[in-house]
Amino acid sequence: MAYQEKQLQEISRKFQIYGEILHAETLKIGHINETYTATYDQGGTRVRYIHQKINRNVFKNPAAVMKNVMRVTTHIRKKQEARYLRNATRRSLVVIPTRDGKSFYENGDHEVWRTFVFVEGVETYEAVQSPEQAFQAGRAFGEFQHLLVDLPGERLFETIPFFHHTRRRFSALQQAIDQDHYNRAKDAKTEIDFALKHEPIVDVILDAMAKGRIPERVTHNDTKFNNVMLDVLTGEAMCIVDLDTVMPGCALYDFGDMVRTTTSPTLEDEPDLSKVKMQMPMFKKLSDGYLSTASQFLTKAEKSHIAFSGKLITFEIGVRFLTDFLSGDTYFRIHRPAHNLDRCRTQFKLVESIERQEEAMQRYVDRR
Ligand code: GN1
Ligand code: MG
Repeated sequence: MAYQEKQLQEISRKFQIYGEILHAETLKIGHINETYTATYDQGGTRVRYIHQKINRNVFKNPAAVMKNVMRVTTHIRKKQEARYLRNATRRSLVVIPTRDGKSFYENGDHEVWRTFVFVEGVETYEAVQSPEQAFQAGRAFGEFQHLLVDLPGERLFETIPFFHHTRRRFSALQQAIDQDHYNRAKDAKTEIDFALKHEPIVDVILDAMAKGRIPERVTHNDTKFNNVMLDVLTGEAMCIVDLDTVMPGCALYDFGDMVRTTTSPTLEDEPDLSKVKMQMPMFKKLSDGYLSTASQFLTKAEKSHIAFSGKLITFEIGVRFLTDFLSGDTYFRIHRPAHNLDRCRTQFKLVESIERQEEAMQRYVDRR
């Protein structure tokens, strides 16, 4: 703890923050990066910032990540400033530059740090509390995609290549099963069977994209519900965070991950599987919200895969958790033994629940 504090003192001096750090706390959100909320005294007022250490195991080219983040946040802010009169620094992340004008700081240990304005008066949830929250998440991510439709300049850098390439994710699982380095396949028989049986869904979107039926877009790629900050007073979605995987992708991957994280009342690692289910009222509001901002640019082919995408992405993330479990938990941070297996089970239970309701879900979207 003391080490962290000392380290944060050092980090804090590298950024253009005009104040002194008072204290900092770990923010326990996310499985990848290390995040701290730091409070500063600035001219007698307390001001907060986010300091974050980028996981270099996952993000091999942090400079390119930050270049993407700068392009995306600058573009969004410019458009939002024209649209809304107030709250510009609550509606899009603001990167605080280093004292020498860079978007990140790399220390002697090759750690890469960046700093954001802390958005006050918002809250995030791991699980959705009401259909209205699902609507807000859908609307916000649809707006996010819409704001980036006209991002100028070259194609964004692929910060994690083949991130939602479901065929490659499936092959990685097959390989982990074959190798079974940790002799854990025996503990995951049911889940392995479930995954292998679902191979037919793996190529559906990839094929449609390869044939040009579904376009590539700038997408967020990690549209977990806890990446939407909701205003504490009004409940309005204010700010989308976690921009490290904003890159070329498919709009449906974003929608699918929203289905995964907003339609079940449970956490991602809920051990009591009887509680895990796709709730239709949540899906209705989620898709209403999403289409209120996204239907203006989505094609027919995209819209016709809306329900399917929920199943596919929930399956994909389940496959990733299972792969990590079999490979010794090297990717997702875990907090208990077999945590990744629990996470996988929850995802697969949700896939089953979506399967039972998939037609009704798609019918609801088609009626618009
Ligand atoms: C990771 O870091 P976090 O928790 O936002 C992962 C996502 C997964 C998610 C599952 C870069 O997101 O792809 O869907 O865990 N991010 C990366 O909870 O792999
Ligand atoms: Mg993330």
